[in-house]
Amino acid sequence: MGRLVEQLLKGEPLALARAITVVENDLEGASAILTAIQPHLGRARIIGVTGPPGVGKSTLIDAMIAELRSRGKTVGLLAVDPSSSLTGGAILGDRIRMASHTNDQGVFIRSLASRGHLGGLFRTALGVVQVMDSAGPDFVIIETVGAGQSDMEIASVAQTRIVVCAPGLGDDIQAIKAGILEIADFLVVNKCDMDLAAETVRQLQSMLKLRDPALGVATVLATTATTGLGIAALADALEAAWHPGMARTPDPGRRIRQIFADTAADVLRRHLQTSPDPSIEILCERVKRGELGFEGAARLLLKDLVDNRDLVEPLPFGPSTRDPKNRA
Ligand SMILES: Nc1nc2c(ncn2[C@@H]2O[C@H](COP(=O)(O)OP(=O)(O)OP(=O)(O)O)[C@@H](O)[C@H]2O)c(=O)[nH]1
Ligand SMILES: [Mg+2]
Repeated sequence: MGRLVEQLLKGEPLALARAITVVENDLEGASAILTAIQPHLGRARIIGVTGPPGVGKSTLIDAMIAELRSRGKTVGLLAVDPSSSLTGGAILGDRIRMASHTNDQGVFIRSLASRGHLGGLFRTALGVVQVMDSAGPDFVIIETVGAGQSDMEIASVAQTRIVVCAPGLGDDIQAIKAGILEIADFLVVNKCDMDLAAETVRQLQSMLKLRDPALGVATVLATTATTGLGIAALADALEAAWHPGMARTPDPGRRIRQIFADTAADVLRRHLQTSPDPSIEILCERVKRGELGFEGAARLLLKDLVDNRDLVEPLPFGPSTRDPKNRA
């Protein structure tokens, strides 16, 4: 595993592909990889692109990648489809469209569908993004479809969030109002070769006036992904929005805590489902009889685990004695 991580950190494409497969499928070694790369994260600028189906996200990203490549930047792309249970239409389409980059060593593309992700799509996407980041591209772009909860979560992994929509918002305006507007740093009106584009730009600008100023400034941009119109301006805006302080965001403490929380929940879930421990049966029995709620039972169980402190090694306050540097 050490060698795989070493090659991954050098940005070798085969190692990157392998490491993603291990993390995506939670194969043996997944947590060792994630642990080993933590000190090496924050190399890439992470950009989330979301928006309703069919607005041209993939086409826009394709054009953005071409633009960034022409500026000498390297890019990783993760296409996440929380809605599909199979690697179906949308992502297959992405693969075909993105084919223009297949011979380019400076572009690495993967897709992720929701099927079979035991730890949840968010955790999987976060892990895969980290693996990509550790390989050292200048940008990691995450595409998610729709406007649901999982998109919002996945967007939270990104440092810069782009929400794409098409002219004549129609029903999409509901989705946009329902919170996605809050997360956007850039609102891109794509398909500006179509009617109503200018009106939609104005509509979004006035909606943004209602946005809580604490959320920072969001910019509305207009693009036609199919012809490349507005793409250079978008790339400029992305570069200008960058400041060095973002290099370690989302803040590593929160990130590690999030993975820790998700992993702990997974470990506990597996334990509860398979352990022969009779006290688990007893708690289930008490829930069944109506003496305890699920939450109460969970809290009792946790208290039991925490009180049994032998499970946890004491924390070495001060310099770690496990670090060979600090050993006598
Ligand atoms: N007229 C016009 N069509 C566009 C533009 N950008 C994308 N399209 C077309 O819109 C359709 C959908 O584009 P995609 O890039 O697949 O859209 P998407 O948002 O990634 O779609 P999903 O991933 O399925 O949600 C395709 O037929 C594109 O060719 C544009 O700027 N103008
Ligand atoms: Mg797409």
